[in-house]
Amino acid sequence: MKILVTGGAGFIGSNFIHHILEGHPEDEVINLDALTYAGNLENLSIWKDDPRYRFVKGDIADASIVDPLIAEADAVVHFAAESHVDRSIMDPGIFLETNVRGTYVLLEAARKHGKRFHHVSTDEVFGALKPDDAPFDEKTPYDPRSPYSASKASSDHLVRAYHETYGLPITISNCSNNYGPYACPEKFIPLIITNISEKKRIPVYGDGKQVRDWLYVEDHCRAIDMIIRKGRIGETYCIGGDSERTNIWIVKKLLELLGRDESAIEYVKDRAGHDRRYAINYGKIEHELGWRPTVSLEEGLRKTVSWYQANEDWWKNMKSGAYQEYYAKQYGKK
Ligand code: NAD
Ligand code: TDX
Repeated sequence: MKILVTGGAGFIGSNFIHHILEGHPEDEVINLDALTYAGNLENLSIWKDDPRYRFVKGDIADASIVDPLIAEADAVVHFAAESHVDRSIMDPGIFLETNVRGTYVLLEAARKHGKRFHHVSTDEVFGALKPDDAPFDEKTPYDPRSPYSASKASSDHLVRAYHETYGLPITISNCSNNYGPYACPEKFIPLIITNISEKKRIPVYGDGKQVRDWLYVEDHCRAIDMIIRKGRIGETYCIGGDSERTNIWIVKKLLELLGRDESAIEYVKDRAGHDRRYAINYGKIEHELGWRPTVSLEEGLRKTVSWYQANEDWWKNMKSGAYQEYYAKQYGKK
């Protein structure tokens, strides 16, 4: 199978490309990525001379680039997006451009060429849970609350509409918070690990008691791999990590793993409209495809800490340049 992966130079996309090229010797990958601040080709340097891998720099919202690539691929796995909630609060426009219009351009080309389309989405489209609410599942009504989640919800609706209206062979997955190698240090877990290493403060929004469900990225990639090969066309699959924790629990665990005390913790102003809790019931994909998460949170955090310790040049590079401007705007100069 020749797979067009969009956003393959980002966190989950690059893990997915490693997963496919390592696990499926018969597959080929075309990686279409605009290389925004979040994209980094170093993530995939081991494949750069492999005949099964090709990189194309380009914007998913540019039909002249997208059309010929979709024409030659058997399937599209669509990761490319603006993915950070805090950035969407600062500047929503680019989220609409990439996440909504970019997805539309891809869907039009997929429709023209009749190609299989998998859309990678998020649990944030379902809104926020109260402490005793049942976890999200495929029947949970959409209730996005940030510009990011509203843009992802819009793209999910478009993908489903292309299936219902034009019969496009689609699947959608909505997963919880990913963590692991290659995550941009703007996201919570790599921000904490790298800030601890740099002896900087750890900014905890509000009371730190918000709950996220953490999914090790390799488990997520394996789920998408199963969906594109065995998933039922037109269906949505929710993917979770069985690892609900408060944010402050995560901070304290990482401090413990890195052998530091809690003096670096700083409670800062809460995120606007901060969703209190996410959790996922992954019963459907477990029942239909036999998928379940295999990496425990303790093990995944250990692996993630080791990866960031072994790849200091990588994250220092990600934290240079434009990142510093973003960091100062989001957290102040300290
Ligand atoms: P990321 O920000 O690390 O990577 C996004 C990639 O998309 C980057 O390589 C970037 O260069 C590329 N990109 C951005 N705009 C583009 C454009 N217009 N054209 C082409 N490429 C473009 O994101 P991620 O964390 O890897 O997330 C991947 C997908 O998974 C996203 O769709 C996101 O909404 C979804 N998701 C992420 C998480 C998570 O915890 N990170 C959880 C659920 C769902
Ligand atoms: O400095 C911080 N301090 C803090 O307390 C940051 C960056 C985050 N947080 C909190 C906010 C959230 O409750 O930590 C939690 C996790 O934050 P993020 O890493 O920004 O993730 P989240 O907002 O939950 O969204 C993530 O998961 C779903 C991804 O960024 C999305 O792309 C995905 O759809």
